[in-house]
This record gives sequence, C-alpha cells and structure tokens, in this order.
Amino acid sequence: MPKNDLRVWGIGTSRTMRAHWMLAEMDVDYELRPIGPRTGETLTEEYLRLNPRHKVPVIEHGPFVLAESAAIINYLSETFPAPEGFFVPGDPVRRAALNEWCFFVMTELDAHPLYVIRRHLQLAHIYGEAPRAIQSAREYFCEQIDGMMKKFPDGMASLMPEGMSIADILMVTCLDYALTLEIPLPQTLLAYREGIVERPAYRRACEINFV
Ligand SMILES: N[C@@H](CCC(=O)N[C@@H](CS)C(=O)NCC(=O)O)C(=O)O
Repeated sequence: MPKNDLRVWGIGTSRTMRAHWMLAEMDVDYELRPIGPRTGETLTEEYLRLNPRHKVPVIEHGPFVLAESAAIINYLSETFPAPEGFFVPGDPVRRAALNEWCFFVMTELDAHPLYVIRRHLQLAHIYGEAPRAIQSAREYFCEQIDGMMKKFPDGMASLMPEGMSIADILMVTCLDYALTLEIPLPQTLLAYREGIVERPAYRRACEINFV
C-alpha cells in the first residue's frame, strides 16, 4: 500500500515536476514510480492500463487514476490540506479567476507554442524539422507573455492576488522550459520566477524530478 494511498508515475520533465512540486508544497508522502517518457517505460502493459495515451505524469489515489498534470495538481490541491499561504479557492468566482490562469498557461503557453517547439526541435527525429513553425511558436509565446505582463506593469509575487497557487506551478514550470529554449523573458517575469523558485518545495521537487 503506497504512503497516503498515493502513487505518482513519472519524472524528468516539466509536466512531471508539477505533481512532485504540489506534493512537496503540501508535505504529502507518496510512492514514486520514476519512469521517464520515451524510455519504453510508458509502454508497459501495467502502465498502458493506467494511461493508454502513454504520457507522464499519472497519479493513483486509491482506486482513482488521473492523468494530465494540470488536472493532477488541481485534484491534489483540493484533496490534501494546503499549507499556510497557498491559495485554494473556495467560491466559484475565485475558482473561475484561477481557472483562467490555469487554462491560459496550459493552452496558450504549454500545449501550443512550447510543445510545437519541442516536437520540431528535440523530437524532430519523430515529428520532422519545421524551422518556420518553431520561429512562429517562439514569437507567439513572446506575444502571449507580453499581453499577460500588461496585467502586471509593476511585476507580481504570484498570479493570483491571494498568493501562490497551482497557476504559479504551471506558469513557473513553463518558464523553466522556456529558459532552456533561450526564449527571452521580460525582467519583471524573471523576478517573479526568482521569487517562486526560492520556495523549499520547488527545490525538493527538483531533487526528486530531475535526478
Ligand atoms: N498535457 C499533458 C502532457 C503530458 C506529456 O506530453 N508528457 C510527455 C512528457 S513531457 C510524455 O509522457 N511523453 C511520452 C510519450 O508521448 O510517449 C500533461 O500536462 O500532463
């Protein structure tokens, strides 16, 4: 029986980092299955039963199986007690405001430009070379960031005024990946990231996720 009835599958990417970071924030112990993408480990019969789309991360909480990093950290934030200062909305309006950030990060930053770049750069041997698509994805990412930063002309400590939330976990993991791609980021956004990556939970999660 895993600790807290919880098992997390996956390490090594910005998406798996999200689950480990959320659990480190909440100081919740779990069993780790440190499988990596594209290693063959996501293609075993055991794993395909959990996620036929063979992606990491996945969590098992008792009999409940959940994929998709954003859904996972949202579930964890509502299932285990959040630490002091970690914002989990209790009403529909604040939930909607948080969702706006989460969906923005996941669709306009993560799933579209960053993943297009990954597919045609690091995974070009599978998806093909597409320099024009990479260039336009880089530009799109920067445009989205510029638009977003208009909401924060003086910078910010967190995306939600109430404080650190799952939206910041999604955002900072995207920014970390963008930095590895040498995408230029505004100074105020870099300062926001610096403030968040000082959190002990971020550092603990990096040690688990990026071995
Ligand atoms: N939208 C998914 C994306 C997950 C994803 O693409 N995972 C990649 C690693 S970052 C993966 O497992 N790839 C293995 C494969 O495609 O077989 C999430 O956020 O969890």
